[in-house]
Amino acid sequence: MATAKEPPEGVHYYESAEDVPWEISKYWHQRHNIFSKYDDGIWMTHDAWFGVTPAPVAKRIASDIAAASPASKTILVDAFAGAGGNTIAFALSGRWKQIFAIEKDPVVLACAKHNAEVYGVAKKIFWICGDAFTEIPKRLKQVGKSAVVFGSPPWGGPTYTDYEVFDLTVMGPYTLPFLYNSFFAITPDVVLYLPRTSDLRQLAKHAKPGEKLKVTHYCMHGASKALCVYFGSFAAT
Ligand code: MGP
Repeated sequence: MATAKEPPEGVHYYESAEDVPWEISKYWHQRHNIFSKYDDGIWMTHDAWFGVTPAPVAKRIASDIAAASPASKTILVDAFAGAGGNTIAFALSGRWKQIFAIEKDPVVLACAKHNAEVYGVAKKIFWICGDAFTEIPKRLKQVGKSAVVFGSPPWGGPTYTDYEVFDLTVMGPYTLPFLYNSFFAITPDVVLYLPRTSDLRQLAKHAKPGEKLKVTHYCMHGASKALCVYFGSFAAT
């Protein structure tokens, strides 16, 4: 059952398979795995379907980050909130004093806010419409030491699967070195959600001498959906 609120232009709520564009249909068929409350009127834009984190994966990431973060970390920044899959899971975890969700596309941000309302957590989140690389230094420089930055960036579309090993130095529009350097200027405690085929040697280059970075594959039905790399105080020596 769709909610009564009128979605903005560019937002779709598909109730039946005939209405779904073919390139999205594989994701739409997984809709209840992606959002358990899809039938309550979840909003998506066309492109948001390709990058949204499925709820069971988002929940596990949120609980792993919550468990591994030192108590001094009270702020969670979701740098690329998209339609809200991860942000909602962070809010539902109840671990964070403050959650900042940044998204540069206002229509996608409207989806994230609306979807967080569906899950009853919208008011627990501070929503920012803007570019993460401008907004994080502007608003969070002072509180960086209390913050964990989570980033689920665009990977350049679904064609990431064309490569056996995915080159993170050409990932578009933001490369791994660019993401690493930008977020590390604020806090070393950064978690990135990346293709399951990511080149691990490129990730390892960002480890400090003697440090071991943690990489976790997040699976559904026995197969990896994606991996997270954990930097900073999440790393082991
Ligand atoms: P997928 O490989 O496009 O499809 O995405 P599918 O059907 O979910 O997986 P498959 O194993 O059955 O083929 C796999 C997962 O990667 C999705 O669930 C998303 O969480 C994530 N993902 C995919 N893309 C293209 C992106 C992206 O550009 N950015 C981010 N952050 N995540 C993505």
